[in-house]
Amino acid sequence: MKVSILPLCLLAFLFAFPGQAFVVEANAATIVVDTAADTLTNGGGCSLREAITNANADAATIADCTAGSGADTINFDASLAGQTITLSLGQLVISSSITIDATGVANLSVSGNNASRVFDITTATAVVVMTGFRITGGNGSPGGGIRNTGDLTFNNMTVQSNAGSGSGGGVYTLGTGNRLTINGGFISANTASSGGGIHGVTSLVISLTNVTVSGNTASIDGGGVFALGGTLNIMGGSVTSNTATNNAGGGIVASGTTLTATNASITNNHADGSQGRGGGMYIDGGSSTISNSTLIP
Ligand SMILES: [Ca+2]
Repeated sequence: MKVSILPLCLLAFLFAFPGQAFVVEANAATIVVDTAADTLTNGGGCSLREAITNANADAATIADCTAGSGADTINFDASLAGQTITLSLGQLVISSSITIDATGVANLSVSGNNASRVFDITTATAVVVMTGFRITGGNGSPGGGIRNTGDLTFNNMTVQSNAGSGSGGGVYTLGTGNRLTINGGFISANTASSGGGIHGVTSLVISLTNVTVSGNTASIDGGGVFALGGTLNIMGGSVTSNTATNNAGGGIVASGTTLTATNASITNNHADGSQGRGGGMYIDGGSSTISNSTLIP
């Protein structure tokens, strides 16, 4: 009997790399934004909106920017240091895994111009990392600065002076599993009805490590952070000078949440009005473990 060796080779390959034999890994692209203008047309350089468009599409939809390919990284030209990308075409929609990294480009801001949310991460499977810039002037509900349906990590980000009429003035995050990880940086001076700085909903994990959550305001509850269900881990950092103007939890509301706070400073928060309770923290069900922390309403 004559046996062809080719099928045997293929079989051996499939055993060696089960499930991967026919997967071609896309090589992620690096796309460099070189203009602060908010455009979505060819000509005039690569805008942040155009870079995100190409990254989402894994294509060169806008020829000004490098084509996207897989989990892309967006960087910024050094000339954008100190500049503000002011959105004029509405929020920036992220529907794929993207890293936006402004390392080395100091004091870069992206502003919703008090007219739109700044970022909307719309895909549960999207892994998004943002590093080293400021999200400001966002206006949306839920989520004034950013609404996150994906797996979002902030590194040394500033989320400042965003607003929403509903939940999550700075950040609104939802979903299951690890949804919001914040390392360093500031969540400051954002306003909403619930969760002035951050609002997280249901079975997700929010981890704040060495983050300053300060000067945020909720017109109802959760001035700094409102966690509804899920897990809230606060490691180091501070939650300070946040206000719930007419209900509970000036600093933090944890409602049915597994809360841990370690080496954290939770000070000078206020829950005001006739319904005011829980200046520093308002804990409603769930479980809480607070260690080596300063908790002063
Ligand atoms: Ca992509």
